[in-house]
Amino acid sequence: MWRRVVSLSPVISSSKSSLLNQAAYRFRIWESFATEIINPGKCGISPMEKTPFITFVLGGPGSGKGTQCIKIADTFGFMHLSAGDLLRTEIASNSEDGAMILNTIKEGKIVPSEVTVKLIQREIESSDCHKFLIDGFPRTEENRIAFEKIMGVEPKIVLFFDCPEEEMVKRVLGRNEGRVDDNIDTMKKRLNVFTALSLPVINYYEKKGKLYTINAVGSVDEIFEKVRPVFAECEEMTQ
Ligand code: UP5
Ligand code: MG
Repeated sequence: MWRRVVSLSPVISSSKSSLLNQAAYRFRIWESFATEIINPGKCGISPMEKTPFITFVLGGPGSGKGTQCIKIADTFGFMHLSAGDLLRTEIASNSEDGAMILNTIKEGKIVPSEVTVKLIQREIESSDCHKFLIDGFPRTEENRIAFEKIMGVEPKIVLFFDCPEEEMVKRVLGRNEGRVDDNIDTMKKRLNVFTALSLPVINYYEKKGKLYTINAVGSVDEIFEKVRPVFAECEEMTQ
């Protein structure tokens, strides 16, 4: 299990390091104490031996993120964490945030960062795996900054499924899985939010040289053949 141990924070000097650096430093300190007492995870090595390998999977609503993540997870041994699914599970479990999350999703708006990051953090820290696909997050610059601050890690790579709007609308309206946001009114709002708030995140990672853009038009298998080389290329990094 990978755990960032906040209680070790007194070892941090009062330097001008950013919060991100502090968290990463705390993590390295914790690693040096913890590798001997944690059993190796099922991904083959002890996840305590390295920082989690985080991949963000971005793209508009219906661009095929979830479908491709299932294939990537199966083929390359990643744990798939869909931010939308984690939020829907919160709604279904009648948690205290459930009603707020449901209303936000119905409106196609973005759930407050601290709620979503907390759910992702819980999954990562309780997992035996050290390779994660975070599907549909971060959706805003604020999400991105909150994740980096709270988790103390950045993604190694970012996938962007680039899909025309008319194709996304066709896929979402044809899904028929009873999602409260799969209707034309909410879909229009989701697309607007994607353009206004999520594209800047994608541009940010492009500038950092971490972005892999995949043309998301074609069959599921054709698209996966475009995704495969990205992970084949970085397989060594993830071992
Ligand atoms: N399909 C997939 N690939 C296809 C292909 N190549 N050809 C033809 N059909 C294809 O695919 C959508 C549909 O298309 C499916 O029926 C599939 O079979 C078919 P899917 O893989 O589900 O696409 P995906 O990109 O995952 O679409 P999804 O609707 O899940 O994307 P969203 O990003 O909109 O949804 P998500 O669940 O991530 O978020 C929902 C809401 O939660 C958000 O709008 C927001 O309100 C909230 N949210 C937050 O506030 N914060 C977060 O961090 C995350 C979510
Ligand atoms: Mg999805």
